[in-house]
Amino acid sequence: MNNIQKFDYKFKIMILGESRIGKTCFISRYTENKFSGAYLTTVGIDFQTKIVTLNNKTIKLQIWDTAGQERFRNITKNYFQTSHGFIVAYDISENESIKYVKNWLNEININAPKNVKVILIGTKCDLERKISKEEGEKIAQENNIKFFETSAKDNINVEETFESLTLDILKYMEEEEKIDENSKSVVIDRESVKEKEKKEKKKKCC
Ligand SMILES: Nc1nc2c(ncn2[C@@H]2O[C@H](COP(=O)(O)OP(=O)(O)OP(=O)(O)O)[C@@H](O)[C@H]2O)c(=O)[nH]1
Ligand SMILES: [Mg+2]
Repeated sequence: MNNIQKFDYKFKIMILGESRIGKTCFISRYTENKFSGAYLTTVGIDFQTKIVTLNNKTIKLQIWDTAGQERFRNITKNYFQTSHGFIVAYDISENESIKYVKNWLNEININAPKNVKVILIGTKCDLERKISKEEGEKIAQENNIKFFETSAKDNINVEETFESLTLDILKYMEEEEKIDENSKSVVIDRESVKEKEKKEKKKKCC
């Protein structure tokens, strides 16, 4: 049996944020439609995959789950360069993690390629909030990125977050390809003009 699945694109997405804010649960809800109330901290870095079809394109998503714990930060940074998109997360049910969002965005600016797509999420919106929606929206506006409040537990805006980010990456990739195609056709045209000129010259001399 042939198990090889074909896809048009492969995108790498990383999720970043402080420890315990629900990064692993967010990914598990998306890739396996599962939620666990137990907490098992992520050690280092891990990934899961999911194949999606958007705009008639089959896309393999490789979703990298990073450890929020400080001691793993150096390992995580090594993966920034090859990523296409980032989800930066904070927990709306506690006061602290939103304070670090700026640092995470800064890390992306420093370590990731230019033009990567970024989205901000506030997790655990099923719980009583400590952070207003406006606070998240303000950060998103200031940084020109999209924003969703989400819950892995109640499955709120999980699919929407991944779909929005994937579409942004896809749009960018397709535009880049068009630019490549255009520059190729310019080269081809120049070649054919040269050929024409040669033929004209030949005609003239005979
Ligand atoms: N109520 C509620 N609890 C959640 C939600 N998402 C995660 N949790 C709980 O929050 C705790 C931490 O979740 P994780 O997903 O392991 O957190 P993490 O950000 O991956 O943590 P690190 O791996 O240490 O960086 C767990 O006990 C989860 O069950 C949610 O949407 N709602
Ligand atoms: Mg984790």
